[in-house]
Parts: sequence; structure tokens; C-alpha cells
Amino acid sequence: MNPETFVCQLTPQIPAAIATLAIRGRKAIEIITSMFQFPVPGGKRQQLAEMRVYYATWSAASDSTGEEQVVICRSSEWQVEVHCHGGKAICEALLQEMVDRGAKRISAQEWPSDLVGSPSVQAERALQKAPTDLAASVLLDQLNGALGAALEGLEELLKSAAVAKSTADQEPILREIDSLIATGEFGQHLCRGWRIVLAGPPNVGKSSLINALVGQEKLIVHDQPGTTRDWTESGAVIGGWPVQLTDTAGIRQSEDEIETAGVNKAKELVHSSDLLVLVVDATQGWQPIHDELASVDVRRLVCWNKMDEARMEPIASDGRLPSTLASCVGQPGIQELLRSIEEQLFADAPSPGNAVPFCAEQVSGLALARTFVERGHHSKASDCIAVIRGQG
Ligand SMILES: Nc1nc2c(ncn2[C@@H]2O[C@H](COP(=O)(O)OP(=O)(O)OP(=O)(O)O)[C@@H](O)[C@H]2O)c(=O)[nH]1
Ligand SMILES: [Mg+2]
Repeated sequence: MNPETFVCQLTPQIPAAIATLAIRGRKAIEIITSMFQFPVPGGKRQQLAEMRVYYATWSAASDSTGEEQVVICRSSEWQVEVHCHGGKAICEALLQEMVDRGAKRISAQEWPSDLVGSPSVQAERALQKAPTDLAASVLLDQLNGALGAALEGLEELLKSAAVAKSTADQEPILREIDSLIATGEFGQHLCRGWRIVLAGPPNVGKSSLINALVGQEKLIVHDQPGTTRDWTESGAVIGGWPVQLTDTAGIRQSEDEIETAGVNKAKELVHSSDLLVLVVDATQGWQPIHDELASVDVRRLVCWNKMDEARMEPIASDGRLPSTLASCVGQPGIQELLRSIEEQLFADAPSPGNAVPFCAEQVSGLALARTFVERGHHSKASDCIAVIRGQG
């Protein structure tokens, strides 16, 4: 056990009716029993029984008229939750008093990971960061046990295979692990969103397209090539999923140092994207830089922009890439672009109730288990699954 006692606000720090504070560590019980008055025999120094709910009162030390009614629950030997009103002033006052009494304040994200081992508890924590309702609903399924149950089933399979010492059952186990890893690729984006990078030569309409996609004149648009130099991210929601639309500097050779820095950054961003949208000016056609971008090893989509002025047939040198036609004038085709993005990124979205790994540790634990299964070490693979179930 860490010698320190930690305190944090578990619920998001936004206006809300109720907030939950948590305190954990050797001094947790002592701090709580001395800070609050319990209207039960035994007075304020009473022992808190685990998983029992207590009503208690807190009085502000400096202002005898300030009082707060709270609900207290000792959720484990060393941890207590305090449910209070959600206003900032009362939460801050309670947290500050716990700090004054010897606890160390940390953020909900820093809440020690040994406390949040099971997928359900991790999902509860991830839910705080879910940017959209749809992302939250997938995490809620995991909180309700979808991932926990799938991992438990997998662990059982691995244990039986270990006992049987046979490699005959390897295929279904590998399929199960692979399917969870694939879903995990999706799940890891639930909190951070998907990065969609728009790239291409200068003046093709990258900034204009992002303005059209977010429905706001956010980015500077100009007929002078080289308008965008730095990169910018605009948060948006597509098909209910969170995305970051990334505008980049138009890629070309330049004598200008600042523009060259922007171009280098654009090339870097292209490689780290979840979806690269190659923007082509349909009045100019496919350029050599598009060939370079088309060869990048990420998911790609070609967007032929300025279709309102195009006089030629849109022809990409790589015809196998999915493509869409758009125009920012009057915005025909923007819906089509949105649909194409959805198809590229979200076609494999999990169905309600599916098990979805959503943390990097869960996916890497599954990958490690897979390696052990391939080598016939089912017992070690089962240990890996126990760890990501919070049982290891
Ligand atoms: N006709 C027409 N003009 C467009 C369209 N989209 C953008 N433009 C114009 O094209 C010019 C360049 O647009 P931007 O959005 O600044 O292009 P960009 O690709 O961001 O350019 P850089 O930042 O220089 O790389 C502006 O004058 C826009 O108004 C379109 O669909 N049709
Ligand atoms: Mg621009």
C-alpha cells in the first residue's frame, strides 16, 4: 500500500447536482471520521463499516453557519467515497480540508491504477472523458460487464486448454483474441477521438472543406496559395463519434522557412492520421504530390473539391482509392464527404452490448496473450487475461 493518502473528485468538475469525492490511503478513515459528524451512536469517531451508507454533516471551520449534508460510503478497507452537492465551492472546501488533514490531492485521471484494475471500473473512469453520447454508451456497456464477461470466458477457455495440454483448440481461441484486439483498435478512440488529416497541394480547399464540415468559418480561407502555414485541429462529431479534423499547410517546395516548417509538419501528421483525406482541386486535377500522399500507409480517402467549376473528369492515378466529389460553394457533396468518412472509419463500429477493449493496456495484454497461445503456453496466456481483468 502506498504510504500516502490520496483524495480526488471522481465526477467531472462541471456544474452538476451531485459530486463524488474519493479518499484512499492509511489516513482515509481517520480523516473522514474526524471531519464529519455522524448522527449515530458512537459519534464522529465511529468505525465505518464497509459498503454501508452513512449520512453525515460537515461544518465549515471558519464559518459556523456553513453546513453540508453528505452521504458517505466506505467502499473498501482503505477507501471512502463522499457524495455531496456538486457546486464548485463545496467540493473545493471539502477537498481542501482533506488536504489540510494530510491527504494529497490528485486528478481523477491520476487516481492510482491499482485501484481501477477491472474493466468495469476502468470504464467508469473512461466515461468521464467520453466526448459523445455514442462513445459513452459503448463505455457504459463495458461498465455493465460486457468486456469483463468476454475476458472471463476467454480465461476459462485458456485454462481448459492449459489443462488439456492440447493445441487442437488453438484456432477458436486465437479467433476470439483477434476479434477483441480488432474491436480494441476502435475502442481506444472512444475518449480521444479519430484524427482526420486533410492534406494536399496549396489552394485546393482544405481549410474551406473543414469550415464546411464543422459548419463554421473557423479557418482562414484565401485564393493566395500558402494561406495555412501551421496546423490546426477542430473537434467535431461525425455519425455520433468524436473526431479531430486537422488542417495542414499545402504541400509544395518553398524558399520560405516558416512555410517549409509547416509543410514538414503536414507530412508528419499525415503518417499519424486515422484517416488521410487527399484533397484534389478538380479544376487542376491529380498532382505528383497526390501520388506521394496516396502511398502513405494509413486509411485514405480522395476528395475532389471545387466540383462546381470542374471541367474535366476526376481521374486519380490510383483508381483503387475510395473517392468522393465535393464543393464548398453552396456545399453540395459535403454530406457525401461526411458519409464517406463514416464508411471509412466507422463501418465496423461495435453493436450495442458488444465487448470492446478501450485501453492500450487491455489491447497489449491481449496481444501478449496471443503470442503465448501461438507458442502453446496457455497457462501464461490465461495469466495475461487475468491481469487485464484486474485479477492478476
Ligand atoms: N469554386 C470553388 N472555390 C473553392 C472551393 N473550395 C475552396 N475554394 C476557394 O479556393 C481558394 C483556396 O481555398 P482554401 O480553403 O484557402 O485552400 P487551402 O487548400 O486551405 O489552401 P492553403 O491553405 O493555401 O494550402 C479560396 O479562394 C476558396 O474560396 C470550391 O469548392 N469551389
Ligand atoms: Mg488552408
